[in-house]
Amino acid sequence: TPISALPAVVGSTVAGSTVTIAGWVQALRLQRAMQFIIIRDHSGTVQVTHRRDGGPLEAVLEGLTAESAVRITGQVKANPVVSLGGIELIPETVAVENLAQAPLPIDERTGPEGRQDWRFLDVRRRPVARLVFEVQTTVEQAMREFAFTEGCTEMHTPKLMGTASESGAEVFELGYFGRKAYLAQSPQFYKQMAIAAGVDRVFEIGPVFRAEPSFTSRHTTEFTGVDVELAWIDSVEDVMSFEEQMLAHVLATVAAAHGAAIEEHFKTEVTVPRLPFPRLTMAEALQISGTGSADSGRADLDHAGEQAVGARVLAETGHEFAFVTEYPASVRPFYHLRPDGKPQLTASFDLLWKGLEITTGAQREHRYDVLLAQATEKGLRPEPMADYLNCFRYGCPPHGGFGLGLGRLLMVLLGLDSIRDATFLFRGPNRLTP
Ligand code: AMO
Repeated sequence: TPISALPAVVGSTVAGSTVTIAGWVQALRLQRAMQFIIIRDHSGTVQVTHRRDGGPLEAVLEGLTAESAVRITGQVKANPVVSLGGIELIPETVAVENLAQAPLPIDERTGPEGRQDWRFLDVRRRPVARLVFEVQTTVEQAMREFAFTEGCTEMHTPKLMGTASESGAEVFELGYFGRKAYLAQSPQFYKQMAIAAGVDRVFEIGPVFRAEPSFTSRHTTEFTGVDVELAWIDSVEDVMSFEEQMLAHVLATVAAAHGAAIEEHFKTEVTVPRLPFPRLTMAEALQISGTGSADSGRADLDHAGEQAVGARVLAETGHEFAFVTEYPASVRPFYHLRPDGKPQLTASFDLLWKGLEITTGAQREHRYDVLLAQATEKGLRPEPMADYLNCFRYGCPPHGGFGLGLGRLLMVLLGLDSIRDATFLFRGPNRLTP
């Protein structure tokens, strides 16, 4: 008999036939005449019912503890009294694969830190926590599907770097055979290098490290980044168009695969967004948020500003997504292209979903001299990034791309309060374990 999903196996089995199930002890009710054991696997729960007879099976069941891993062979019986699907299993053999120690280190009253400490038990005991990773799998698969249809090649760029990438701030430093190395805070330089290598459309899903001492519900020090870089674009509009189509495909795929489960467990509906997504300039966004002006030095949107913009766009267009474009050069990295005649702006965007930034993207400056001047203007020395800059000295095509935070996307998609719940093992300034 195959071992698989509990309700599926037991429920589809003709009463009277024998099956083997495998799972964890969710609950034990050891009564005077009867022993009831609820077994859970990822798909649900099933009741195992044993009438005491003084035999060896009774002793085995009596010794069970919550969360023990067991394999039980028995006869399926229809029993309308059983609340779990009107079926039960009458055990014949019980193999205790791993007896759980008692008591368990966590229970229903355990707070968020304790649940992080015992994350494997936390996830195992709450099937809804597992659903997050199933949805994540579908999201990544749909992204790949879309990217491949669009001619992307999946690349894996190094996460160990000899010099700090991008700004140099927020990088983790580590020892490397007597020298210093850094953990990549983005595949930015390498995905552009792949463009210079003639990989016309680059796609990468990989780890991103940020040494940010941020304690918000939206920040982690290690997250999964989805990066895209496209060569031969006409403008940054090509990048935004790629991303909105990708997200529409992702959400359609997620809705089909998990829409009902997401609605049931997370009380939120997955809707496929209309295309194109609304676009507004940073100047317009700042008017809405009231948090600065496009010409002032502090022309960036903080989180409250993003929420205000998201709310306004939703009210005016009914759309949950908003591209904010034309960020001032002062708040953007040196490699963002500055539009002709607008040197104080960049051909860049952030994508907000329900008021949360999930993406940054831009057309890149591909002209060596201009790029060098912009780096110098930002106070960066060219020597440490000579390998990157060399890409622009020997025929680099115009290109642009974006980076999307997978945890942020899942957070919004499932209406989670914290990125911790979208991450299997969270990493923050105060958390390096388990
Ligand atoms: P940026 O730094 O905006 O851009 O990062 C891209 C996206 O990554 C997510 N993100 C984070 N998620 C969780 N915790 C964090 N600490 C965190 N920081 C960022 C966000 C963000 O939008 N190289 C550019 C992208 C590009 O231009 O292609 C970059 O890294 O969702």
